[in-house]
Amino acid sequence: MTNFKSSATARRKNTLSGKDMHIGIVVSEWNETITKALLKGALNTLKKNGVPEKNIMVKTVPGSFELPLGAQMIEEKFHPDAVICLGCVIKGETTHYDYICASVADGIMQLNLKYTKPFVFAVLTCNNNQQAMDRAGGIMGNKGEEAALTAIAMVALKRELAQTKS
Ligand code: DLZ
Repeated sequence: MTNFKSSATARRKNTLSGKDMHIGIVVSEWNETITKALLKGALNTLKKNGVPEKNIMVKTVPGSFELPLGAQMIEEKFHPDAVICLGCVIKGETTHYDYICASVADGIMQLNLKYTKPFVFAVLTCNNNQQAMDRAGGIMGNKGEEAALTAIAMVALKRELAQTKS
């Protein structure tokens, strides 16, 4: 079930074609049940929106903290049009959660600006496992699906602007 909070995202659904796009996906192995569900959602949505399977590259990293470096490695080796970063951080008893969330969000944002390319932040930052399940195919939808639509939309925007005279 998809529960889009953003009407813009809902409008974009099935309106853009990803048929000539190359998309990298980097996925964290921590909280694997959740990240596998996010990956499934992202892959289904990319395919549904025309991205050929052969144009999708998936690599895993040990934890969310490694997502920015994994994404940069994919970028430097394969130069895809966008990289989707999938992870799930669940709050524990210490402040480790805060450090991971802040580092990953900042690392991924830096990649966007360094390469002028979409590196999509699809890392669930949850208080507990239920919140994560709700967002990985549960009552709050699947954030992997939304990430795939964001990637396609941002690649399309970049291409549109490249063709626009300033
Ligand atoms: C160490 C750690 C902890 C406590 N929790 C999570 C988590 O909830 N989600 C996640 O993706 N990764 C976690 N990690 C692993 C770190 O992301 C990282 O892999 C290690 O600190 C090694 O750099």
